[in-house]
Amino acid sequence: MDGRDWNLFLFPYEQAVEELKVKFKTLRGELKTREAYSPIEFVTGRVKKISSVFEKAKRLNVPMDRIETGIEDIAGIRIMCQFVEDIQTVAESIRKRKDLLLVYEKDYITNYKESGYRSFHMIVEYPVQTALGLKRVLAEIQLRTLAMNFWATIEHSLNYKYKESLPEDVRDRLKKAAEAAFQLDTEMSSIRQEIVDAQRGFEESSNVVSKV
Ligand code: 0O2
Repeated sequence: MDGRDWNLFLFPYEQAVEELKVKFKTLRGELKTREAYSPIEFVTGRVKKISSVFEKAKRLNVPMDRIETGIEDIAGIRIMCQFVEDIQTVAESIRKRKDLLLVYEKDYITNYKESGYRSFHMIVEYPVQTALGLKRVLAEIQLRTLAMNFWATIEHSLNYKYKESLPEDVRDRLKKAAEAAFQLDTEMSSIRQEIVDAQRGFEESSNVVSKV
């Protein structure tokens, strides 16, 4: 321990997560109203628990005084999309934003992980206004489809249950399930236009009803 007040340390990360959640949720609402379709289905966010930050710092050999730059996902935002194609649409809009700076990207969709994990990660620098002035914090934005999120949520809880040492057969079945989830995404993509048109029709008719 280096004498830091770790609760105070997490404050700007909490603020970054709250602000980014509001911004992406608002964007979703605005797109639904303007274009009757949003590539963002829903948004979640969390700040890593300080015990998990320490565990990760230990695992990655990051010294305590380098945590702010060495651990990139203390602030985490997750954006769920309906279709794989929507992920690049959202990623492109994030690249163009003026309120954050893209640091780098990790494409775990093309280069999926050994576990079967798929998602598109963007590490960004986000400025927050604190009582002591402007502070730039790193945040990780994970973009995934609903199917990828379904798989990752189940796999995460199984890993938690088995404390990171999943039995071989469970691991294999999870890999197969990841493939099946991706097949589902591919299948959904092939009928995307029909689904999008149907949703537009539904949104437009409910907009008309709500204006009456
Ligand atoms: P939590 O509870 O989600 O916050 P690392 O992969 O951790 O050694 P790196 O480079 O920081 O190192 O991480 P990476 O690969 O960019 O991704 C870290 C986060 O991605 C994880 O956060 C998960 O949210 C997600 N992730 C990465 N790989 C997997 C996986 O195989 N399964 C699942 N379910 N999620 C994964 P944390 O810190 O694990 O936890």
